[in-house]
Amino acid sequence: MGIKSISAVMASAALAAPAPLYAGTSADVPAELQTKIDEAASVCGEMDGGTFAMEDTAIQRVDLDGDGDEDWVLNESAFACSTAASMYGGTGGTMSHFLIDDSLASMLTQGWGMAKLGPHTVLLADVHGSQCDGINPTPCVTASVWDAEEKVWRSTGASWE
Ligand SMILES: [Ca+2]
Repeated sequence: MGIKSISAVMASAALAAPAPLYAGTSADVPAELQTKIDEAASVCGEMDGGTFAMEDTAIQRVDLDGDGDEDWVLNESAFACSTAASMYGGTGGTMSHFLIDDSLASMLTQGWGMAKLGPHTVLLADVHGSQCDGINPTPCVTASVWDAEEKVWRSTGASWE
């Protein structure tokens, strides 16, 4: 499925420009993430015929839920469009897409990482200060844990007293 969708994008790109849209996409990228890549490339192409590029760091294999199997992450921070420097980001950061089995969830972050807390595998994200009732420079992070039964990320604000 990855190979098929890549060739479809390449074919449509060939109409506008002979150069390949992007390099470094492996054929085994899950369809859910390939769709996000294709959408980003399409939006770039519509922006004055921009050329889309993606660094290898865009796709990461990480065990997000702590079950021992590597899951998938797609970071739009590693996307670039030749005709629009800030197309994939803003002051809030860039979108990262987290895929566990066939459950895709996305978050706007300025960076993210994983931590272990007791039995939990925790996704930490640096987010816009407005999410902490502040402004952009206000330090603000969020922590999320995967609920394998309900197939959703769980997070809350702290109950500080
Ligand atoms: Ca996993």
